[in-house]
Amino acid sequence: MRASLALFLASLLLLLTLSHGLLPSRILQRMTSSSNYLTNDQLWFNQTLDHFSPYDHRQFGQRYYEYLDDFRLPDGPIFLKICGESACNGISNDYISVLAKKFGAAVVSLEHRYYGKSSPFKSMTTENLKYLSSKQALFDLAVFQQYYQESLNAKLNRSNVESPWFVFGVSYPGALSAWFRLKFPHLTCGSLASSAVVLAVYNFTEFDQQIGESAGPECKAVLQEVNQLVEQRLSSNAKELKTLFDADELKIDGDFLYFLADAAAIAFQYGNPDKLCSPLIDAKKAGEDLLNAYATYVKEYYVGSFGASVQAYNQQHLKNTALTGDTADRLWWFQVCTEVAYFQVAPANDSIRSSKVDTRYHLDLCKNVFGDGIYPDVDATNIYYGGTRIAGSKIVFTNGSQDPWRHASKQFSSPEMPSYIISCHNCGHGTDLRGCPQTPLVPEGNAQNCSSPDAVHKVRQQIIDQIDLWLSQCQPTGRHSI
Ligand SMILES: *[C@@H]1O[C@H](CO)[C@@H](O)[C@H](O)[C@H]1NC(C)=O
Ligand SMILES: *[C@@H]1O[C@H](CO)[C@@H](O)[C@H](O)[C@H]1NC(C)=O
Ligand SMILES: *[C@@H]1O[C@H](CO)[C@@H](O)[C@H](O)[C@H]1NC(C)=O
Ligand SMILES: *[C@@H]1O[C@H](CO)[C@@H](O)[C@H](O)[C@H]1NC(C)=O
Ligand SMILES: *[C@@H]1O[C@H](CO)[C@@H](O)[C@H](O)[C@H]1NC(C)=O
Ligand SMILES: CC(=O)N[C@H]1CO[C@H](CO)[C@@H](O)[C@@H]1O
Repeated sequence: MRASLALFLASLLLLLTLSHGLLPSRILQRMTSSSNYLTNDQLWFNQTLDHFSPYDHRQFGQRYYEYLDDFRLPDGPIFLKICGESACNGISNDYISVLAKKFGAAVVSLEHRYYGKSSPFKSMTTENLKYLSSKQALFDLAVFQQYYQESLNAKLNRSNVESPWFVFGVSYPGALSAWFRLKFPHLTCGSLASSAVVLAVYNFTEFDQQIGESAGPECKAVLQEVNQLVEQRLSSNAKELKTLFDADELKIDGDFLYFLADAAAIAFQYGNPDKLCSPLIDAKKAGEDLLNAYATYVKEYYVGSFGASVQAYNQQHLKNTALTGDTADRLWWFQVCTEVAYFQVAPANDSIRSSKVDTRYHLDLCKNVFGDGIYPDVDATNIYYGGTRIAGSKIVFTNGSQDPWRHASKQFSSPEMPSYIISCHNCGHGTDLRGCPQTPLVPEGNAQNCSSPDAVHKVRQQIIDQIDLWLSQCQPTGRHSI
């Protein structure tokens, strides 16, 4: 990551990039200029460390951002854009900036506890991670909401005024957005839950199956052939194979196979399918070495342009408890290993990834990295939130047709919770807010380069209509009368 980070900073092209797709849902915003943010001026407030203890009153500094340029004084709405499993370096300039203008909204964003600069501890030991959970994070958002409303009121020289709030999030923050409306309905008029992974899944086989579907038969077949070659070479000459991928440091074969699997997944997740499929299909047609072709894609695209790091897949690295620039890898694995799993295991047959990326691999990782007794209680998570049977209201769910994560989202509508799918060749994770491709970031989430901009526009219009309706139902009396 260090080398590729330097590369990045030099190339002014990549505005927003996913970090090593351990969980290809993580987005790191490594910025080269501030123009891709609505703001990156950081503000701070004191947050409660443990919301569920009656006698622990410790606090930690939590970072947040506010953007008031479009705010319609004095009664405009406040959009809370939820940050997730990576450093939150500002409010990125995606489609939310268009929505803010349209609705005269203030936009505020709170960094997720433990990530970035919002860390309560200097050392990320398993013991110290015990306050890292979605439940604590939701409570953080609620406390922040109250704090921000009061400070805004003070700034505007008024008291007891409640602005209409609306929450937004993509991916894990999308789930938080839905869950926030579920758990704190009196604090927000509604929620946009974009590519929201609200269902904790233990054996997430649909992830790999979706990659096959998104790839289409021709590309899928080549990807499966690549995997066969990888498995053969791994048993005959592992060292040479890992060197070919510049991944010698991955001593555990499972880590290596997971790295290669993720490299393919992100092409579909983030709206760049042709970067992967075109060269592989060409190599196949030309009778060229498929391993070389895949290695080129992984090194030049996944690591080179995309910014993934091999180290992020190295369990030895994940065990490091020091607070560094890439602690997020360890932190997200902790959330995976305790709450949500989403183990991206190979399906029993017809898989694209190696069958060695299985349940055992994930459980061994959790134990090796965090210690005995650390494994995800997926059932408890789904009991707490309801999974896809979430009993919420005024939540819009959106999904991209090619996104492997969509099977952990709510893909059907129910009363007061419309669900929309955006279908197109490069529609992936968070297309409604990010446009195409989903990474690198296109300013204002421009949809022009989606293979069907119309599909995106239609869903955006639905989102606007829902926000409009739900905000109007929140006003003018404010939430106290509801
Ligand atoms: C947070 O707490 C610290 C220590 O008590 C205090 O110095 C600081 O002013 C507080 N910050 C805010 C924004 O309230
Ligand atoms: C705030 O409002 C009060 C009451 O209207 C007024 O007396 C005071 O001067 C105002 N303060 C500021 C800073 O505007
Ligand atoms: C997950 O898959 C493993 C291995 O196939 C199996 O033993 C286990 O029962 C599965 N667990 C669940 C909850 O589906
Ligand atoms: C995979 O398994 C399913 C049943 O679980 C079966 O219907 C399907 O034909 C199998 N596919 C292959 C390629 O074996
Ligand atoms: C769309 O893609 C074309 C060709 O790659 C590029 O020149 C253009 O800048 C892109 N437009 C947007 C809005 O991203
Ligand atoms: C409401 C809606 O559009 N639901 C769609 C979500 O995506 C699935 C496919 O995964 C469709 O079958 C649903 O119709």
